[in-house]
Amino acid sequence: MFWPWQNSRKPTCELDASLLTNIGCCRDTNEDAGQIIRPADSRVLAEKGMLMIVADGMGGCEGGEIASQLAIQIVGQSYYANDSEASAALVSAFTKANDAIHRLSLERPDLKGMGTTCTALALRDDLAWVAYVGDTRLYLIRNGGIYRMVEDHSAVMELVKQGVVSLHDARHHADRNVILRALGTHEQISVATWNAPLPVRIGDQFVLCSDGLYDLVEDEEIRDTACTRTPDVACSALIAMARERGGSDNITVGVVHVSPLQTTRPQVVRETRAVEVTR
Ligand SMILES: [Mn+2]
Repeated sequence: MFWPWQNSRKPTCELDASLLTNIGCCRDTNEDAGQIIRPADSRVLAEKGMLMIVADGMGGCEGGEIASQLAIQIVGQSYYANDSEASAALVSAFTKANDAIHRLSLERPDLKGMGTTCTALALRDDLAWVAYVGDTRLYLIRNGGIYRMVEDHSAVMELVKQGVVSLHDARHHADRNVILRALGTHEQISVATWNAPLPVRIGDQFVLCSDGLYDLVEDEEIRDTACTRTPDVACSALIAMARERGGSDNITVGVVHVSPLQTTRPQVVRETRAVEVTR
């Protein structure tokens, strides 16, 4: 993929990140999971950057919850334990998560068929990497525009690609939440990534969210909310919007602002709020 804004100046940036997950208004459990990982060790932070992960699990009994929790834990641990470059480290981490979830689903009859979407964003210096499986979305907000940076692995998106359904109609299609790829449902997994890291600019914002948000909140509303608020306030506001509109599914949203460096430190990750922060 070619990014039109490549070759821009190198920013010296500060990352302000927040993530929230909410059960919504209709479900008994929260099968979504998410976390921001900011290594306390400055050397690890400099080498591997920060990681934001969102997973949306599915499966009977506690299967969905277990699958999404396993995904965010294993992806986080494996990414930081791997010395490969970021994209390869993410793919390897997703593969390990797939193996673990799939193995457990075979061992425990009550967890048979469990699986989860997963999208992970790694940010280091002036570059971003992503890996994803399923329909958990990453958006980039830049210069007043909002761009979907991943392709939903969903049945309806296949119909859009074939020209059978328009992108507009896909939004309300009955099968919009039928996903074609998930971590854990099969022995093998194909992990999607970008062909090259994305050069990040000061002023950029990233939004990572489950379908519980984007099914009920339009892309432009996500943009306007993220642009005018700090990440922690934006996360709360977006969850409140989805809940006001019925909150039919679990809702998870993470927001990262790339702002000019305020201090003399080379790169700072400031977490205003996160569901879970490790390392
Ligand atoms: Mn969902």
